[in-house]
Amino acid sequence: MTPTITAFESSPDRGRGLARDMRVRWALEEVGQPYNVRLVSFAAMKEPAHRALHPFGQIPTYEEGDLALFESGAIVFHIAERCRGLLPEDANARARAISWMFAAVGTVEPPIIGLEIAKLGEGDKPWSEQRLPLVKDRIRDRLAELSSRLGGADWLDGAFSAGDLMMVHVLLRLGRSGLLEEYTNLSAYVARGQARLAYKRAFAAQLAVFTGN
Ligand code: GTB
Repeated sequence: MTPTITAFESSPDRGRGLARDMRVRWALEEVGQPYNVRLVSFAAMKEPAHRALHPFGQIPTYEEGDLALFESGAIVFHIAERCRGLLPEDANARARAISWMFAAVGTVEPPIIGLEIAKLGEGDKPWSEQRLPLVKDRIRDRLAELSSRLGGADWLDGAFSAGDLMMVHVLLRLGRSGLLEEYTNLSAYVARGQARLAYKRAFAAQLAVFTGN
């Protein structure tokens, strides 16, 4: 059965692939699973019909038969469990890849979102300028640790996995902050993720929503 995911009808990132449907698209492309996309407006996201799928009125969601899922990490995990290619066969390696998925959303993403909140949500506050260096240093701490663990490897733990997929997309949210570029191996790691054909297909698909092609 072809799953249906939801994405922004009009993404605030203007097709830069930063919204979280990108992770789900990428995972589906990696495993070669065709999918449908239902585009939703900000208003529609808050309507009961969408909230029945997503309690917080957000994207992405995932529907497959009578299964409805929300949370990008849970959706990517579901795809990775059902289809070969995103999680190792070996049980211990699989468990470690899942740890990296959680690390991406639970440990690395929160300080990155903190920077977006500091810039977009608190930028007009008198204390905003003073707080910004602290927020950036919190990210640097995490990036330094991640950089140290990755070292000279291509991926976080052996072959590319759903853990890398989630981590690369989280790191992409650093956008034009310049922080990622302070860590050469992490920049190369993200570039490796973006060079994957599945990433390119997913990126092109979400960009087409913005450009109307
Ligand atoms: N934890 C959830 C998950 O991982 O799925 C978070 C889902 C979430 O934050 N969804 C956002 C959303 O629906 C879109 S991705 N927001 C609408 C709302 O809450 O009303 C977050 C996002 C939005 C915009 C950009 N951007 O413009 O660069 C990047 C990421």
